[in-house]
Amino acid sequence: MRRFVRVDTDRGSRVGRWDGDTVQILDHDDPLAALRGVGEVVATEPLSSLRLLAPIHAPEIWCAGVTYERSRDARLEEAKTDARDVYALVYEADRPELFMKDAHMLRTVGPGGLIRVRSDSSWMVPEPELALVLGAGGVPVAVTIGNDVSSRDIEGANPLYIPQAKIFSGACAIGPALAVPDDWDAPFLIRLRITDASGAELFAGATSTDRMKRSPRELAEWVVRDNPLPPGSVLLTGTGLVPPEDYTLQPGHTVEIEIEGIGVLVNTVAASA
Ligand code: DO4
Ligand code: MG
Repeated sequence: MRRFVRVDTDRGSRVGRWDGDTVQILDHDDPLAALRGVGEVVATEPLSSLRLLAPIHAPEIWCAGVTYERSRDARLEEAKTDARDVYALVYEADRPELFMKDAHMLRTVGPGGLIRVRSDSSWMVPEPELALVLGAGGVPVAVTIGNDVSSRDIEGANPLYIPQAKIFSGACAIGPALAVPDDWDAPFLIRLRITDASGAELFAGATSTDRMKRSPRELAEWVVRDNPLPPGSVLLTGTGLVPPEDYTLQPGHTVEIEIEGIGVLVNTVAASA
């Protein structure tokens, strides 16, 4: 897979081609152009010496929900109202659940950035998701890792509260790289690991995108239906990993999401902004 990162340099942010332990830094900061092969290499640096930025400044970030059986079951468990049927229905329906998570990167951080809990929630989780980067017309041009940080108690109180459960400062992380799959139909293995401030493991789990009810391409087609998405927007494709019910994210916890071929996205949790 070809992989691209965005890095901080003394001339500002730049796109780089990530290959093994090194990054070839290009002469511009336009990830969509880099994906098309545009750019001259101006320097080669060890990856470990660079500060990685979010791999794209996404104009919009959208999410699909209830795309895995595990997510459907988790929604049914947390739901406190008679409206819990909506989750079982949307899992089976043609039309997927889609919601806007962020615009202009106001609530989204990159690798190493702080994700946050809400001040009015007592039950929060990371959601590790394969994310698609969409080009003109909603065509997927790359993949990355997304973390759809969510409040389970606010979502469970009433499905109409989902925007509040999902959209807040520090609610999303993307990165570390944009990767161009050699085979767009091949599944991705997704691993989640959460540790506390002392490094003790609180949860670890794994799933694969071949457990998704819908294909990533199908989700991309739905999100641009009658909806003009700016190129470079990102679509998270839903979570198939849910920590146990007694777990909640707390300041000081660290969330590591690995997707083979893309990298590891690591973010520490902070209190609400
Ligand atoms: O219906 C709530 C959203 C679920 C979600 O974000 C997911 O399945 O990933
Ligand atoms: Mg999600």
